[in-house]
Amino acid sequence: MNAVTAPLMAQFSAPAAGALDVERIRADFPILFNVHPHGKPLVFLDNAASSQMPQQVIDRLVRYQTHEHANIHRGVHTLSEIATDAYEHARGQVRKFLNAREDREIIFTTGTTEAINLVMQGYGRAFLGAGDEIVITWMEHHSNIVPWQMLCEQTGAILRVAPIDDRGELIVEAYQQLFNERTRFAAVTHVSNALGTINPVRELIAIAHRFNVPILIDGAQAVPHLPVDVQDLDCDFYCFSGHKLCGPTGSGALYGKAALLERMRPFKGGGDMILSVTFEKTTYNTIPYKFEAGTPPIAAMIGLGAAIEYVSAIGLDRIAQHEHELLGYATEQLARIPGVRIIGTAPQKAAVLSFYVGDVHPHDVGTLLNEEGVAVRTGHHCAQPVMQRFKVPATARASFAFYNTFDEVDVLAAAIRKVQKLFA
Ligand code: 7TS
Repeated sequence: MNAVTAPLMAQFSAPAAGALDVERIRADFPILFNVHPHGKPLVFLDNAASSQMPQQVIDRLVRYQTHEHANIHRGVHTLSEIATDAYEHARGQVRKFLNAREDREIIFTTGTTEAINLVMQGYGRAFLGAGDEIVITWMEHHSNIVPWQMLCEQTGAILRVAPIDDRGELIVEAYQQLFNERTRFAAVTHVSNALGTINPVRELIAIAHRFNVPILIDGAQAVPHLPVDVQDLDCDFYCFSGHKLCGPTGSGALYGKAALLERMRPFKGGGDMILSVTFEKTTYNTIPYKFEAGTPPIAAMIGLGAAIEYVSAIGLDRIAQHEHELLGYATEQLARIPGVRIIGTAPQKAAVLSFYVGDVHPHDVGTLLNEEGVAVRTGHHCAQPVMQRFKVPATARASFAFYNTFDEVDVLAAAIRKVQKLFA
């Protein structure tokens, strides 16, 4: 155990009985039983990269493809109407999930990366210029860094990066000091994918607004683990990926305040995003369609709606509680193993445990854990500045979902001990 993990351990001396019936929930996820890496039961702890899909979502996709598929917003024929209704129903499900005011504030995107690029192009390129400043933080995923760097290259804007401390917490005072009369945009992750830190986004949003700065929250690692209410947060933009929320790849959404979306430029040009086209002048469609050029991944968005229905029926509060207990137990178990260093020890964390096992390279840790059936991600997690901040080339990362169990944490801990023995 090191000093920084001690307070966490005190909180989690025994695993409390979760309110979730995890065994029943697990039965919904066929992949958890269909795959046996190296002949072992699968212990899937790579949920931050992508989570698994329950049968209910798989069934919804099958029903769509077997009974409902046609292109949307285009035909008067029955199938096109059914598909359009299903797609727009999914938009309503996302609106309700985020508690946005109106369906038109929800833009379907292929995920978080596309949503951030949409805002960079649609807002950033329209309204930022040379010398304007953008505030981000040191703990962002590359997809909330690189688009802003590209915008700076294109416009002459300047990127300002708020520091994090040794526990992986944002230094809010330093973040606030970056804001000034030149600040024109801010973008912050809700939950760090490499550290697990939950940012105090309500406070960060309020700071940005004191300077009249619109702010985007990257919710990729938040929506699978915490209830989110965009009206309550008062953020200007919020985005997430469906595939981290038990939904299909290629699904996701951007929430934006209607007044901002209306002022923004379209992201991509093409079909469906126009009202009329002549060679002299094209007028764009109303929001959200202005931002949804071309045929979208219709099935994926309908699957996302089903995934939202699934996790909402379980309840994000109960999910958060179970994962909180799981993370606490895992932190305690790993901190007991001499030589294990946990990277990211903020008091407020969600579902992510990044660690280092003595001198063993994380890639070797990941490979050997896989031999025990344990799937973790190793590498820089698309957050290289975080690795630089903690002076490590990479970490091994266990990331949890509501279908993970305390027994699986024990398998992880035993597998890590085995790695250590092998390298002793
Ligand atoms: N933002 C955060 C905080 C993320 O964790 C990720 C993906 C993204 C944005 C990008 O999401 P995408 O769906 O558009 O790719 N994070 C990870 C991860 O931690 N391991 O694999 C992908």
